[in-house]
Amino acid sequence: MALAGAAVLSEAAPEEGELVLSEAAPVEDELAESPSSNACSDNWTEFDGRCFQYVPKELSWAKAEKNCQSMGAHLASVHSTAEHNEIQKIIIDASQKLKETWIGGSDAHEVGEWFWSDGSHFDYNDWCAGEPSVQEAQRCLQINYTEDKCWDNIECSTERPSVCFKDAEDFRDVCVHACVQNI
Ligand SMILES: [Ca+2]
Repeated sequence: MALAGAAVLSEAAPEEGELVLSEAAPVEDELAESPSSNACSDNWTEFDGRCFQYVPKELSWAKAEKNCQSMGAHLASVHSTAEHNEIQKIIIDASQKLKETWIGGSDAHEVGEWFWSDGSHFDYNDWCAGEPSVQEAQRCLQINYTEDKCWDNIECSTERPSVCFKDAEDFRDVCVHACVQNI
């Protein structure tokens, strides 16, 4: 990074009054400040190319999903045990607890037909024994239920903290300068 900055400066070799140097300097500053090991931006944690954020504010499932969407994200979908473990770690790191928390699962369209709000395949689950309950009223998926910290379906109007996610590459599209190290 320092070399690149030096090259810009030496190549510029501007005559007095030229604007190249003064334009180059802020870019160099931005690079120095950008995170080096996280493909996500601040407040998001990267795992396997995906960026997760714990939202402590307790919201209904729909409001939690809309809150994620306002950040270009969705409630988290989960596709492996490793990913599930990482989400629980993010919750503990942020809140020092493992409270019941919304992720993006719902069978709101048809009882028993579970899907993720991001449209990905529902190919992994960690339902507690006896869950999901076959009840018209319980259409949304919370994690960290009971001592087993497994999955449960409950009423979507229940207010819970939540976990949002977006793909790391979505950050690359929007932060041309600040995330240039990750391109
Ligand atoms: Ca249930």
